[in-house]
Amino acid sequence: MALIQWYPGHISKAERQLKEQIKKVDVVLEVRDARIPLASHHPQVKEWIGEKPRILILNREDMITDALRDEWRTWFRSRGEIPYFTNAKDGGGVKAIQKASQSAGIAVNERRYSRGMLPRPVRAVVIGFPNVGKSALINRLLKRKIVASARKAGVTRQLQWVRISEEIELLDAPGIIPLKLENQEDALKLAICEDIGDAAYNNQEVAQAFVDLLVNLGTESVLHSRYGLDPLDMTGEEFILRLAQSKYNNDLERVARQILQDFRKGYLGAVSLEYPPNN
Ligand SMILES: Nc1nc2c(ncn2[C@@H]2O[C@H](COP(=O)(O)OP(=O)(O)OP(=O)(O)O)[C@@H](O)[C@H]2O)c(=O)[nH]1
Ligand SMILES: [Mg+2]
Repeated sequence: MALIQWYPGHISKAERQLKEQIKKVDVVLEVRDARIPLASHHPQVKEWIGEKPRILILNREDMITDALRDEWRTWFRSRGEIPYFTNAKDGGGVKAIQKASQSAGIAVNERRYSRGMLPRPVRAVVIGFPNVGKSALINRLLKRKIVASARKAGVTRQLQWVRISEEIELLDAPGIIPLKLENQEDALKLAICEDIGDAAYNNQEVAQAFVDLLVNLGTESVLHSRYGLDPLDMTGEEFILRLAQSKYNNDLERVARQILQDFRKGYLGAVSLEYPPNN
């Protein structure tokens, strides 16, 4: 498979600005994709935020099963982290984020007060990979559509402050990804979830690898149910070829796009690409 790399100019610029802005915020909301909580983690986040409070958000909770959500919760807790699960599309779990941000702000204002300063709204920045739902989450917190949010990586191109209430100000930032995607298995998952731009990969290769991945994870029955073809005893390449022959007029590209779109739109059901490691 061809190397998957994606680092458009607007991200490089945003990363520089974000590092500056983070110094001015009180709390960081780190949003990850619940289907790939590990692959959608940016390795430099810790270094950027230092000692500031961080709220870990696993968004797209509707795209994984409730059982898996509980497993992730247990796994993260065993590592001393509390994940907040949200559905930024319909607002599920968003109240808890608002509360958690506000409590972080109370501490800030207590400090200001003790130094004789006036209170101010808590400043929070929303960071994460592209397309994980950062802007959708902000719109949900605001209860109206104020920042652009759409089904594509790289929608937010500039940093933008918005005031949520008297208590909270939020900074929407473009999705940030590492300059180099060192781990190509993670890069593949990002491509499947559309958390990187489609200029970075070949649809057919990614769709084949997606089929192989589901077979490896033991969840390939979702493909069997939707397309009437069991991928269990064949490679992803064969699966796409056979499907193209039987239903898509030999159009491999169309099959590849169809499979990826069906997954991304949730038509395959709640399908995760990652499970908590058992250590
Ligand atoms: N099913 C589902 N869809 C979601 C959820 N959150 C966001 N979306 C959808 O995912 C798409 C991407 O959301 P955005 O808010 O634009 O993502 P972003 O992280 O701001 O993306 P960039 O600005 O490109 O970095 C939109 O079509 C949202 O409606 C969720 O929890 N569940
Ligand atoms: Mg955005």
